[in-house]
Amino acid sequence: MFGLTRARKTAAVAATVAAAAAALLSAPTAEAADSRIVGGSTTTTSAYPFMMQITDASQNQFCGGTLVSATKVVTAAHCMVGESNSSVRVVGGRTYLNGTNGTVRRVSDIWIHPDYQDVTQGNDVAVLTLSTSMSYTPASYVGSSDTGVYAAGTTARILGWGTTSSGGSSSNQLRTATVPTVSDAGCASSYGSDFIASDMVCAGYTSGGVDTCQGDSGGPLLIGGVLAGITSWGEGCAQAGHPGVYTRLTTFSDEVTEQIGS
Ligand code: 4AZ
Repeated sequence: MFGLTRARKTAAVAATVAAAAAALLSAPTAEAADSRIVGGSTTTTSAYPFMMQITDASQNQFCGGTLVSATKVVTAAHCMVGESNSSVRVVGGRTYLNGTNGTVRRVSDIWIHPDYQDVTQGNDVAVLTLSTSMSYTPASYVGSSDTGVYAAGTTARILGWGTTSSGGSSSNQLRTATVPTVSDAGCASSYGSDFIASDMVCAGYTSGGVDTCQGDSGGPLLIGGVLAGITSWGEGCAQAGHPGVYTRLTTFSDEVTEQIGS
């Protein structure tokens, strides 16, 4: 859904590519990307039971989400813009987009961060309340003081059914990959003032090749198995010098906890 955003950003970001490349020189390089999220490999919701499909009423997936309690799912605010309780379903335990198995739940509330305006202005977090509980093991998520988890170069795991190349097709099977977190300075070099360090964290290889892409939005960035980010935006997918941008969940942890208690 951010094709336009990316397209509009191309010119503005082009001037910073050289700086980005320089700033990211010390970051790790991708292993040979064998398969695809972009790069990565197939996996299952049995391996990641908290991994939810966010779908329309016809169960067509359009975003990812993370089950954090029996009735609460964390996703991206930008996934929920224009949606309503009746337009959304959450599907657990369904590894394949064309599957009919698993558990489908309606939602009784959609909380979008009250300050959310646009992905490049931060606050890209939403919490869905399920009408009925979902019996999959939820993920734990970072606390507000866990800010050390994002130290540059830390291995983070991404998950989703998104496209396996920019502008490509979605993956019928859930995919996963690991990417190193990028320093705030490196990410600012890539994205200039669109990168808001308080609200965002970047992850990806200097050389690109492994990334989230269209349709992965709302899904988890896991660090040490704990939900630490939400797939949010980026310039294209898997491009050298343009890491993926994730919601920095430590910033929103207390607000998420408040929603989970409500
Ligand atoms: C999207 O449109 C999207 N490469 C998700 C992640 C990234 C770009 C776009 C990051 O859902």
